[in-house]
Amino acid sequence: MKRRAGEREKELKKKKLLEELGGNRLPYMTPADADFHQLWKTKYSKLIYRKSDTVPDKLHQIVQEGFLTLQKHDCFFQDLVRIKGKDFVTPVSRILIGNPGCTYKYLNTRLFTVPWPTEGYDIKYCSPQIHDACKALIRLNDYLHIEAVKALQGQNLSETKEVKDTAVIDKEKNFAASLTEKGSISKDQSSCCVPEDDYISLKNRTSYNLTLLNYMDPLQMLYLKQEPYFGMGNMAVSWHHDENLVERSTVAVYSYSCEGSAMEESNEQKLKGRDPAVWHVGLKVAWDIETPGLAIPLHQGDFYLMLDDLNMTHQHCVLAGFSPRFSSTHRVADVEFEWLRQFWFQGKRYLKCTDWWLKPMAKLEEFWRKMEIMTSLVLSEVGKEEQIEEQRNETISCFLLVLTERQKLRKEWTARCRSEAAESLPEDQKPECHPFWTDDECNMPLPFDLEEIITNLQNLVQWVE
Ligand code: A4F
Repeated sequence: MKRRAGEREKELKKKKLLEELGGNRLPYMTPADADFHQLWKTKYSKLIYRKSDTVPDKLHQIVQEGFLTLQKHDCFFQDLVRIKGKDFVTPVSRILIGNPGCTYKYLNTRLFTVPWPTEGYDIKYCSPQIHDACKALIRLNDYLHIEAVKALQGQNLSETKEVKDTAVIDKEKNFAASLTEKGSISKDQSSCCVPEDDYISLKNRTSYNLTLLNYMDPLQMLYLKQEPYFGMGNMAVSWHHDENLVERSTVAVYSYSCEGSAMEESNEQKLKGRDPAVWHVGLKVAWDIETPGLAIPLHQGDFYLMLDDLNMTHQHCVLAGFSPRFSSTHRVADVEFEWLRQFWFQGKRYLKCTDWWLKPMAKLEEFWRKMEIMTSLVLSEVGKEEQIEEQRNETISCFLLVLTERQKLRKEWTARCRSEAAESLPEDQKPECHPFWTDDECNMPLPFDLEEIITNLQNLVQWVE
């Protein structure tokens, strides 16, 4: 409830600001502006940007090949997200790759990782090329982890100036380190006196457990939103904070826009503002109209890091260029629940890459079935009049809370599965409302629709009171 009120307040503020702006736009800067670096240094210092030539060629090659492979195998999907109670299909197509068993929830939609090759796990991929693509992304992950550690140390944001020991940075990071002399954090650099807590904190906040890959071809889009505050042009993704991340963790973004070799910067560049042909990341200080915004151009193979609390204090958006573009956005995702319905809501998309999730989902469903049985047993117990009245009343009240929440979620998911946006998806991507059953399926102990049970329980407590 509190969250909803907060969201409403934000919406009103946003609306008021846009009304006040009228046709006017707030100022923003690009590298072509004289004060760009000053603004960056003072208001956006936790944004780190690296040009593609700082990244090893071999890494570019395997990662870019990986993107194309995943696209060729139709592994990218537009998500069916829910914003303020409404359902939308995202313009950007996505796939989540990461540690086996990890998930990431954004805009009320939980994505499940296609696992990258991990020691101790036997992961079957639908093709050896998909395996190679996932392997390339874990290499990129290792590389970006090291870059983030270096950047935090450089900014004194690690709360330590140096890292305790190479071994702890991670054994598996050898490949990334071997790709670049600069990439390795050598034992010589290690310190004898780094507090353990600082080291753990630094590691936790840069050890990405997954990457959310994005793909969009602007030419395939019928319509793209216009950036509303600064007039930055076409947006692929609106202003937002990334959600559900470990507090103060770094987000690392590798960008691969498929610019043709002869791609020219647009002539309009002579005019003011960002080049509409080039992809950019837009940044602004949240709820601040004094500080100019920033638009950073992203060419093929560039990457950037959002360090520490930048994702909380600032918002970012993705500004579309003219060419198709992939990105790999590495994150430290928080652990959460609510998996079964979310998984089936995404249809059979995961089977495109791997069958890995079928086993954990089957196990989860087994537990869920047991929970249904337990629910029905509790219900028949509270129906009996053997207990002390007060105790029985308390049990029913507690149970009502649980059942009401369950019923609310079931209704919400049924509506999401039947929404217009869901109907617009191709047949093989249509959401599956699961678990779902009808009253004549007698192997279930309770009905799917809990309305009647809830009303009966409510009457019982009211009657007792
Ligand atoms: O405008 C959008 O970016 C958008 C369009 C759409 N059909 C569905 C969702 C969004 C969207 C969004 C998408 C991905 C993402 O990672 C963050 C996003 O943040 C948003 C959004 C914030 C739409 C509105 C908004 O305020």
